[in-house]
Amino acid sequence: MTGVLSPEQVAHFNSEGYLCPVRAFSAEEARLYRNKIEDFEARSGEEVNKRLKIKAHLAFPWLVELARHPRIVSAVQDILGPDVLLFGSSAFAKNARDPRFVSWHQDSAYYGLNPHQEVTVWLALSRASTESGCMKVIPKSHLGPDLVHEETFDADNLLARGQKVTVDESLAVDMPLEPGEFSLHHERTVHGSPANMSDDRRIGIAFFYMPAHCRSMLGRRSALLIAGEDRHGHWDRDPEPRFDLDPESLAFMEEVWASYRDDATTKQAARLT
Ligand SMILES: O=C(O)CCC(=O)C(=O)O
Repeated sequence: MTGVLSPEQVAHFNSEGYLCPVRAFSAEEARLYRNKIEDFEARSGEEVNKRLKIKAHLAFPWLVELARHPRIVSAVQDILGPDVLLFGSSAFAKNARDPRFVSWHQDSAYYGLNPHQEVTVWLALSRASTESGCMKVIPKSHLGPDLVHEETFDADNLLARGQKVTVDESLAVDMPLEPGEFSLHHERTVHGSPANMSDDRRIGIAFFYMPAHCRSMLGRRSALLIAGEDRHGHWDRDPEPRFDLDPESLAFMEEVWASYRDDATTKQAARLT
């Protein structure tokens, strides 16, 4: 499948640094994926945000399937070209009436990629509205400077290090999504999201895609081939889960998450921007 995005939508992404909404699948299908997440939470007794971070797709084959969903991949290829790798994915859930938020930040400060060409797809599995704390972006910020982040470690911040930058919030644009829709943003686009003031959970999965020519500036890392070919060999292969909660891929996921939270790794990434 190609051409999910029109030339106008691609031009909007390139000039503004974001695009929204694009439909991946129906609200009914989104409900099935939400049920899988909530089933995992009920069985494990832990919130999906707790461990499904950075490489969430290593926990479940159905998350790999979602990362390779033809409409999502086609939209990403419309922006990045044919050869696409996925270096990460993260669950971002806020409960009903939840004060937790995501501070303004640029993903590029922590991803350690060169060139900065990563594109995030944020897929809504429940309604992400202004009321429920949908993502907001600062248009055109991907064309501006790399900003210095302050790490706050605020307990209500869904980002592991509570990193934040100061922005003129009057410039912000909301990215509301219905279940089954997704938004796209460039890794240098400043974004964040406020508390959930609604009576339902706001649940989304973020997938981090890059063209196969991107290099890791944080040493050898791994990624998943999503589409096309990897003619560059800059990345090792992620161990794909063979079944739900495959202990081998889960152990790898935990290792990567621990390293991301490690001060030395993230400081190194921040110095590189
Ligand atoms: O879920 C959110 O509100 C923020 C997600 C985010 O920061 C991202 O996808 O890069």
